[in-house]
Amino acid sequence: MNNSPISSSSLPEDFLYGVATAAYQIEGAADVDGRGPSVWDDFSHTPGKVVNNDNGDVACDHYNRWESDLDLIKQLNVDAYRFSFSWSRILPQGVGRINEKGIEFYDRLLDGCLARELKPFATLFHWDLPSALQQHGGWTDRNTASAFADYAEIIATRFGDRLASLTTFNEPWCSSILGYLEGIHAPGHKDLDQAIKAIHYQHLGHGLAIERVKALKPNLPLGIVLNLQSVYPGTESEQDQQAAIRHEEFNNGAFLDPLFKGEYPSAFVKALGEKLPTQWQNDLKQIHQPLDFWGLNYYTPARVINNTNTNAAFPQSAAAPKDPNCAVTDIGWEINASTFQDLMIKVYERYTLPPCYITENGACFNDEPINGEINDDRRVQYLNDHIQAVANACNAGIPVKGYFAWSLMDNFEWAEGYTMRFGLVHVDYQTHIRTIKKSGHWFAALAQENSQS
Ligand code: IFM
Repeated sequence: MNNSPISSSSLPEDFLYGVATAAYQIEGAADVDGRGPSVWDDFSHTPGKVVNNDNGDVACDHYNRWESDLDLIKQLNVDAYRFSFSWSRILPQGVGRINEKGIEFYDRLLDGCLARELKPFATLFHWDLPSALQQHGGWTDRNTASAFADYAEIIATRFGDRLASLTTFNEPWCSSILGYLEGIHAPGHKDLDQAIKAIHYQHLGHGLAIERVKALKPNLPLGIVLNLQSVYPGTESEQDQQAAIRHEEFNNGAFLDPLFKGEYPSAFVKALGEKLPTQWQNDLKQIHQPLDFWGLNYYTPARVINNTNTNAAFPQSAAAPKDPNCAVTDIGWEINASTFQDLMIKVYERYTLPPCYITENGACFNDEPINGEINDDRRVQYLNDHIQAVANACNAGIPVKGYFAWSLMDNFEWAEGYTMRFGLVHVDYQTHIRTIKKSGHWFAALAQENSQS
């Protein structure tokens, strides 16, 4: 990659800059004002599931500090704020009675965004499924898909006129694969049959919700956010190359194909089709909805080899051994911005897609304050190189409309608890004092340059 400093002039004129968060990761106030529990409350309160047994009970205390947090976002000179609604704050049981106190919180937040001329980019589901729905099987139950559409309708009715955009799911790969197959995210199950059903019913929930919201708010831009993998074979061997193709069909294709082509990849169907709900074919039309945009979240490439264990399920791939010389972030993820550029170009070659926002990109570096300053130069370099990759993709004709840094501030990093920091703003978890890091000042300067051009 070209490591020279990126300038806003390398990006399209109307390019949008933003910062992103998610409800469970920052809000706290888990038991306040009538919020119902979610699967992440249950999971994080189960000993041994999260590093240090951390949980989101208090998180960044954003529920109480939302106003100064919006001021902070404004200080970063960005155009937009991406956040998620907490389903169980709005509907404590997932369905039925609306919690007006929860509605009031998001009323305040949205009015606060608009008063500061920040465009609200909202997400309906960033993994915190109401526990009451998990008791009926969560995403393995078809009824959860219709409950999701009902919830979407409430959000559209109450908030739709104030939103700049609405996405259905954030990274449905994580809430199905990490949650129901690998067991490292809530609800913590390890069951391939459940994971395949969860993939399908999330897609169905998406399709039902898009149709419902479109009918109510035809001018509200609608989309979905995917964490696609940029996949490379670990070696040149034929077996590893085939494994990379299968890995991609499972991890990207099983999401992109139904959403954007109205079908599942044929190899996926051949290997795992019997695990899809009966008559899954009848849902494909509903799932395949026209979208105004989609969001791409990207952090690191996937390097895979053939899994020689003959009992391994499709896609029979495994992580390639790590190259000890390769640069990684503090969470151990390879840093390689050109793989981001490759992915943006490849996905538009393969699919007919609407315009894209980079809805998350960023890096975990656990720098702490020294004399009150956080000099996270490694994050500055990472962001610089990845935004340069976006500029290169735009120059190659890829319609990327904006870039959201993950994250506004350090927060509850799921199974890693509070040990992994992705923020542009440092959070002291004892005092909740926020301090803008060097990367935050750097990003603010880039965004400012854009608004002046
Ligand atoms: O913190 C997460 C976020 O919730 C979803 N995308 C990846 C981030 C970093 O792991």
